[in-house]
Amino acid sequence: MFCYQCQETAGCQGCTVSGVCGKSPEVANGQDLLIYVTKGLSEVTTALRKQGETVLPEVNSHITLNLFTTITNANFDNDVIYQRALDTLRIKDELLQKIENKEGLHEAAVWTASDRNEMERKAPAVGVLATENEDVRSLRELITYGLKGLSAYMKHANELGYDSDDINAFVQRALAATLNDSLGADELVALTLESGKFGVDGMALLDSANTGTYGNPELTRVNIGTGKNPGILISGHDLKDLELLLEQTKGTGVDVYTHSEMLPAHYYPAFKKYDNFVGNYGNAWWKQKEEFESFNGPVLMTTNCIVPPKDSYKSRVFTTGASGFPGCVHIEKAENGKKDFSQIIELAKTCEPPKQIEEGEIIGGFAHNQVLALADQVVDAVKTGAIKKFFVMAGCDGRQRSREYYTEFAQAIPADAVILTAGCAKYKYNKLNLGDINGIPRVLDAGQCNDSYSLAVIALKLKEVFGLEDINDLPIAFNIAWYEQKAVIVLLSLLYLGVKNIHLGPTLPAFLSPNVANVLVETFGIAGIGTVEDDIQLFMGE
Ligand code: FSO
Ligand code: SF4
Repeated sequence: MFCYQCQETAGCQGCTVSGVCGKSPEVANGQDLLIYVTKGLSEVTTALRKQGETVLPEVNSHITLNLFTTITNANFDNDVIYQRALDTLRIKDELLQKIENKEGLHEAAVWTASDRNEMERKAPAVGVLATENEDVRSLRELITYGLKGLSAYMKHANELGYDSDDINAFVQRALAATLNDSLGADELVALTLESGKFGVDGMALLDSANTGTYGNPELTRVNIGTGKNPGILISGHDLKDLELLLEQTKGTGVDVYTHSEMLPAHYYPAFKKYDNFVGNYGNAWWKQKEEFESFNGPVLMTTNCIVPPKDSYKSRVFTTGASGFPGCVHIEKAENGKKDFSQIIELAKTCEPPKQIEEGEIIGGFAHNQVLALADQVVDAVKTGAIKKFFVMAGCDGRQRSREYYTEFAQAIPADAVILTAGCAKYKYNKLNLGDINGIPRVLDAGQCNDSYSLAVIALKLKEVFGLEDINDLPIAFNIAWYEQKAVIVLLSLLYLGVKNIHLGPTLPAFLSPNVANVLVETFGIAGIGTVEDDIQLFMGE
């Protein structure tokens, strides 16, 4: 196996024996094969569009779900992965018949298999290292990982009835382009930036889906203690799954708690009507081994990030959507679009209530609508000098000790600076009680990683209010933490919006070759992180 798609990759180079995430070589090969056949299908659908044909929404959604399935920590179930690959080949073989001119199609578009054995034999030859030139490989992977992140956001939007043919067509065109040996570094760099444009569109679509369905996030105090009833813990990002779970647990005596990236669900008005939606339990994804244990009740993983569960609680872990783990019950969507969570609820009733591990509350809900409602206050604070700087510290949390940098950085920023955050990175500083500036909290949490879109909207609004030409003239610094591929599309989106001098940590991606890293440094001023002291000085000078 060879995988270097996430920040925790072995030795900052690549996982070759097994994944730091727990991915086995067999699953890594299965995912490589799934990506390969998905790229083949995408070349076929792209050719069909050129012929003027329409690609069905089911095919679009099959492609985005395939990509989502291979995101770090999403799905460890090789039976599911190979079945999806086989289904992909069936769809592709059928569509291939309609292609008028098959000459010049890549092998991925014409290759097929009839069973898992054949696919398993093929898999080792189609991974990341199949591209020999390290710069081309780096750009192809950068694009592919961005598209994985974008696909995850598209799937969430799809669940709420929102879709975009333009975005789907781009995802497929770009996937197909990563197979094209005639594209050199310049064309791939251009495609990388175009991915950022569609990243913005995808996040905007999901923002409309979420706010159109559940209302605009608003300032909310979220309880982090526990109640006396048994509970179900829901993690991941899918708000539709949460809605279905809340509907089904209503009046059952079972409480619902969020974990990690599901915390921002509390900020939406639509979920506030559920009395049994009592709070957030624990921290970011990587703490789940301890926190799922002490929670005592069932856990529903709606997306990434699964840490291979310990036997002591594995029977309480359920998956749905793109997520999966062998031996954990997977809840499928029925024909009518509903999911039946009754077995989770019945199990919860037999469990002890969660063990309390913290108490108090955290404040959030500062997505674009809420911040813009406070715009006068924020603008005044900037004009009077009460707020001197904004630090965008969006992104991810992770298990490496080096990430303590972000806690220390948050503590070290001057008292007249405000942190804008989104994603699970916030758990490094959202319980520090950093206070407020004239009533404006010093940590403004917009929501999930995709709500980084809100931070961009806020920055663009401030640019307009202050009559600036360039977003980089604002007193905003970007110190972003990344872990997996959704953070890649967020980064590409920020670059597309013209944001310069983003600092990315705790390490730069292993998949950036020295030359590709140089392009990012020279064109966009991307940099890594240093010591807290040096970085604070650097940022305050910028
Ligand atoms: Fe991932 Fe990062 Fe959103 Fe966290 S981008 S790691 S669990 O912020 O979540 O999906
Ligand atoms: Fe390694 Fe990350 Fe790939 Fe898992 S996803 S195998 S940890 S690089």
